[in-house]
Parts: sequence; structure tokens; C-alpha cells
Amino acid sequence: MQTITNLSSQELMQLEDQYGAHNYHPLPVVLAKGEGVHVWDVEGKKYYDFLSAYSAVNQGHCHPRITKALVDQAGQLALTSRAFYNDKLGAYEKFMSEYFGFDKILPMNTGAEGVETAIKICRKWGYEKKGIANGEAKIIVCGENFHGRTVTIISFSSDPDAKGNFGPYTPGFVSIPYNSIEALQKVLEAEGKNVAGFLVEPIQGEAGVNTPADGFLKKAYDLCQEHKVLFIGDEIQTGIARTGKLLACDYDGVKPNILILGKALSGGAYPVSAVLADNHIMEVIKPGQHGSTYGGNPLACAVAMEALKIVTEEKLAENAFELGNIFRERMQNLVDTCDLVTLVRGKGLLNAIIINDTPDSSTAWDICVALSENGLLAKPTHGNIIRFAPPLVMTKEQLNECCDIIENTIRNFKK
Ligand code: IF1
Repeated sequence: MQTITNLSSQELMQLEDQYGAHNYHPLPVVLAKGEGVHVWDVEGKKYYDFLSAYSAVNQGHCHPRITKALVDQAGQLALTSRAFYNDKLGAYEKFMSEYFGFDKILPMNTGAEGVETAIKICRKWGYEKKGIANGEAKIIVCGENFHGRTVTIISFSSDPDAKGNFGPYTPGFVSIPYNSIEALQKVLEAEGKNVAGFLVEPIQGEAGVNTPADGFLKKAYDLCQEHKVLFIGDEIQTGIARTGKLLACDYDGVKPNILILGKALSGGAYPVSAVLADNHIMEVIKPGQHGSTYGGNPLACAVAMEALKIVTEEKLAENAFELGNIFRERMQNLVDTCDLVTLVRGKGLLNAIIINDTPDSSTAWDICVALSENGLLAKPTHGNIIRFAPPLVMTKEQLNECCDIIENTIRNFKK
């Protein structure tokens, strides 16, 4: 076999186009290196990364401590399966339990697996603890959600691309509008006896950093407790300091009954996800009822522990909180003085701006291409929305420089 080296961006994009399934439409940039808040393309051009691999690299690209944990553990023991104990899993589970304040953790790999796991635990709890009749359990979800791409998860998606022609779909989900306490109350009052859980993103990422009203999560949580329904927080994207608190639910003082984490749990070095719950919930899962070959492997445990220690020691939540306020202030100034941008929203360093054009226009995409030419990578979502989520290790000076790039690019943009 011939190895291919020293290809140009153009040639590398052509390879992906020819040999890879077309399940993505990337910006035309081919990245070859990352460090902290920066990435470099094949030609050596340097960019600020304002996507952070969809919030997986909160700790910055190739954090030296995470890389070291990964390499050290890879040379020691990488995978045992759960057929045997390993010397990292127990320590990791204790660490996670204390870090997030739950009795127990169930380790998985990807975010979608975490969500599937939470759904299974929730349904089983509904039958065995709440007394729902067999096969009748319902889980309430929100419109415009994004929880992953498995068949069950897309069964309750409202996005025709994510869902279309993948049926038959998994039943047992009731969708309500996001941020509507009235709708939640109505469903709970009508059929609360059969409802096992309420699955919610504290901020909807895919829906364009859709941020609910202050207090929505707390009111929803209280309603859930009243109706003996598990509040399931999907903090795969919002968790681990991204929004300026360790968890976005912290803003409302809510501790979910089931918490799902992924992405930045490993700082981007390895797929690691986790479901956390207290004993009275987690105990419904017994040997043979759930698992994964890679779930809880020593490599994942070593990487995740280091990734979380960095979040605390480098004060990433505090930094995201402070920088987020500066970012939104600067973007609000742009909104006030430039017709092309109509709104900025978000929390911490998970933010979005709305571009003044229709969702089916190419304006937001073209702005992102212009931003990349000016050294900053961001991705449009839902057509006319641009999401901004840099690594949380950014400095104030860097953030201001990035705001300059965004401002100049948008002010000079010609449709
Ligand atoms: C893709 C969005 C981000 C998530 C929440 C579960 C998952 C995700 C709240 C599943 C994943 C990703 C996956 C990525 C696009 C992306 C995304 F635009 F779709 F919404 F981040 F903003 N829960 N989100 O956000 O986690 O199985 O992927 O590990 O291309 O599908 P996963």
C-alpha cells in the first residue's frame, strides 16, 4: 500500500469527498495541528478555534497534561472490558461521584450512548420504582432538541434531516415546546402517572444556543418532583465549565436526578461519556442489563480524571463566565451598530449571533468562510445563526483580538 504524504488542503478535501460518506458538509479548511486555543491548517495557516470540536476541547487542544495522562496510561493498560476489574475504574468512579455529587456513575463512550443509557435507566426506574404498567412509560422531550444520532434518539427529533427516512421510530416520547412550563405542566397533569422522565438540554446547542428563561429549569425540576418524574439533564455540551458554571443547571440551583456528560469530560483526547445518579435510581440496573466493551476502560478513566482536574485547577468555569460577559458585551455593541447582526445570546463561552437574513440564505455560511480567511473558525447552525464556543483556556487579550476579527469581518462583509 502506498502512503500519502504532503498533500494540499485541496487534495485532502478531494480524498474525503471521494472515499468518505457525505454525512457532513465541513467548512473548506483542513486542520493538521492544534495547541490551546489555536489550530493550524495543512498549509500552516493559524486560526483561533471558535467551535472547540462542539465543546469537547474546553481544556484547549492537546493539553499537555491530558496528552501525558493518555500516553502514560496507553503504555500501561488500555482496555480490559468489564469482564474483569481494572485498577483505574474504581478511583475514577469515586472521583466522579465526589466531583459532581452523585452516589454512582455509569461509564460509557459517546454522548449518544450516554443519552441511550439515561433513557434505559429512566424507563426501568419508571416500571420498577414508580409502578408504571409494562410498556406504558413515557419520557417528555423538547422541540428542536439535539441528543445524538441513534434510532431511538432521532425518533424524538424535530429536525427532518436528522429524522427523515430512518423509521420505524421508537415510541414512548412526548414532545413539548422548549422553555414552556405551561406545556410541561399540561402533559404532567394529563398523563403524569405514565411519565418516567423529562429529558432536557439546559441550553439547546443545535437549535442555535437557545437559552431558556431564568428559572425555567428550576420550575421544570419542581414540577417533575411533584409528579414523581425524573429530571434528566443532558449536559453533554453545556457541562464541564462551558457556560461559566461547572454545569449549566447550576444557574438555576438544580441538581438533575440523572445527569449526562460527554465531550469535554475527556478534553477531546478520547470519547468518554458518563451517566450519574443516586443509588435509588442507579440500582435498577443489574449485571447483564447494560454496558459497553469500551465503557470505563483505564485509558478513559485516566484521561477524564486529568481533564476534570484541569477544569478546577485552571479555573475554567470562572474564566468562561468572565470572558463570556466581555464577549456578549462586544457583540451587543455590534448588534447595536451593524444591520447584519440582530441578536447575541448565550451563557459563559457558549454563544451565538443571529444574522439578519433568512435561514435558507448562504449569508451565515459566507461570513464563516470570511472569518476563516481572517483566522477564526466558527460554524453556522440552523442557517442564519453562528455559534461561538472557543476553548475555555483563552485569555482576555486573545478574546478581545477575536472580537476584533469578528467585528471587522462582519462590518466589511458584502453579500
Ligand atoms: C454531530 C449540534 C453540537 C449534544 C447533546 C448529545 C450529543 C450532542 C446536547 C451527542 C452532540 C454534536 C454532535 C455533532 C453536532 C453536535 C452539536 F450542533 F448538533 F448540536 F455540539 F452543538 N447531547 N452534539 O450536543 O453526542 O454522540 O456526538 O458524542 O455532528 O452530530 P455524541
